[in-house]
Amino acid sequence: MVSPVPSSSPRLHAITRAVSRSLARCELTHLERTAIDVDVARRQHAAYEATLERLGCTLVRLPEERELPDSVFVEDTALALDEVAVILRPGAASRRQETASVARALSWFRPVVQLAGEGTVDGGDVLRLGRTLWVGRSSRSSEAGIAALAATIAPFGYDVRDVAIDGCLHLKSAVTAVADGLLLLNPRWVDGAGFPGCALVEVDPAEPHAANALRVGDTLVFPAAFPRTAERLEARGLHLERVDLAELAKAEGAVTCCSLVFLD
Ligand code: CIR
Repeated sequence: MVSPVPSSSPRLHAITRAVSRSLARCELTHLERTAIDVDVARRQHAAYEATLERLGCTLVRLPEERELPDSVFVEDTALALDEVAVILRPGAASRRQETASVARALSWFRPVVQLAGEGTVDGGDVLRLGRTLWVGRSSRSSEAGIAALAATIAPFGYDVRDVAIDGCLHLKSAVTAVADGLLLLNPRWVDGAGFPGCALVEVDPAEPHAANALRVGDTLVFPAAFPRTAERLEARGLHLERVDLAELAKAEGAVTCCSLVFLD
């Protein structure tokens, strides 16, 4: 890892990690295991990284972790808030060793604090809307973890609210913010009424996994696999950059999972 050159004007950064050769041994919760071609996954991941760079992100690429199958999904390990980075305790025990290297990389940019206690939170369960962090009560994020997160970030002026999800892995499988005050969601997996004051766009019913979009500046990085939902977003005037992450989707990953994007 090479530490980035310090800069005085704010820049977009994205932390990513190379796809592990052991990806086929990934955790799976809602999907059947199917054959994963690591070379294809790597090519798709490289194109995703290139898209982030084109959109203005300076990448911090962490090296491959051969024995950590899910380590490409860096989003689950930490939250990069404006004032502080919170290193999380992922819900899957197989993923806990992923955090140390991400903590090191984040420490170049922010003070870093560790989620205290035995509770767990996956970053995929955390949807930030302004100074409120909505956290999905999922098989990965426990009540104790959500309480610990609230206590950790209250001093920085953030509020934490928990939200029920049903039928998907993480909160951000069900809902993401696609513009200020506008959420993209799958109403079967999360109740939009839980987000007062936000307008909603629903995924096309034929594309249940389409609610995960990654906002980078004014652009949405969005899976090429969901053209009908893409049309709904474009009809709202949103600008999309399509990426093909089909091979990582077999590992239950999506576009937000593969990076930690933040301003510095
Ligand atoms: C897991 O089950 O942990 C991985 N196979 C997929 C994680 C996807 N991460 C995300 O949605 N934030």
